[in-house]
Amino acid sequence: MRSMQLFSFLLCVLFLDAHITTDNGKCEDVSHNCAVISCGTHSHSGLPGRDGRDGKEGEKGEKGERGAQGSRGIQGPPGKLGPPGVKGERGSVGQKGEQGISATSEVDVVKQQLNAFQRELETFQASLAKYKKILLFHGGKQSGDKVFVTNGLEENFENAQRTCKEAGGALATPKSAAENSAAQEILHTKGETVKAFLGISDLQVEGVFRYLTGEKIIFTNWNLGEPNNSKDNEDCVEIQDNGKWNDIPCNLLRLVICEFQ
Ligand code: GN1
Ligand code: CA
Ligand code: CA
Repeated sequence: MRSMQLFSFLLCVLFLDAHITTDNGKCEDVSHNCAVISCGTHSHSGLPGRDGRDGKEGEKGEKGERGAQGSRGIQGPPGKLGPPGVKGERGSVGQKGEQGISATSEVDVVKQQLNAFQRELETFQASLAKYKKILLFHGGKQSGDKVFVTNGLEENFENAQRTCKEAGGALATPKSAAENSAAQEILHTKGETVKAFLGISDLQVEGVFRYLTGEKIIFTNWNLGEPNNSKDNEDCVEIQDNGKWNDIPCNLLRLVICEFQ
């Protein structure tokens, strides 16, 4: 046996690539492992050989057991609105209400309201009549519901218009012969040749005279040959002591006569 090992060793050293057949018939490659004689018994042999090369990859293993349950996930978005529920049962009958007002009583209530309103109207009319009397006391002249009164001052058209408006009235605007006469009477209380502005102009469209409200005039009392828009600069209207009208420049000063109704 010893001679066999020696032989193997020599073979290994000499050829560096050989196979040795051991006692048990198995063979080992000694080509890369010359320092170790693997074949045969090792009872009297040298150092152990190096590890062999990795073997081929084994076959795929069997499927493992099911893992433990994972932790709870975050809450998902709200779901869609469900279908409407079925109609509920009819409720029980409610308590009896208070007795209503009879048709006759309702008429009585309206009658009472109407009477109260009428009394208020009478009070208002009484106070209006009182103020009209005050205006007449101060030289005012009445025609129908309208009262003309002057502040005794002369102003240009624009200021005269504002003065009357601020007093709660309007620049004198006679719309009938009677009203024109009432305005004329005011002039007479102030002198022989006094003239006053009327609430009429053709400032918007030359030759088309309108009231300050914008409406076209419905009554006129022009002097002969008027309105003539003299010097192409007459857009306002004056009433003269004879009651006749003449168009004049708006920047002239004329008596302020206001009307209240
Ligand atoms: C006056 O002064 P005279 O003749 O230029 C009057 C006109 C009249 C005109 C009638 C400021 O103009 O409005 O149409 O007489 N001018 C003024 O003849 O009163
Ligand atoms: Ca004019
Ligand atoms: Ca004129």
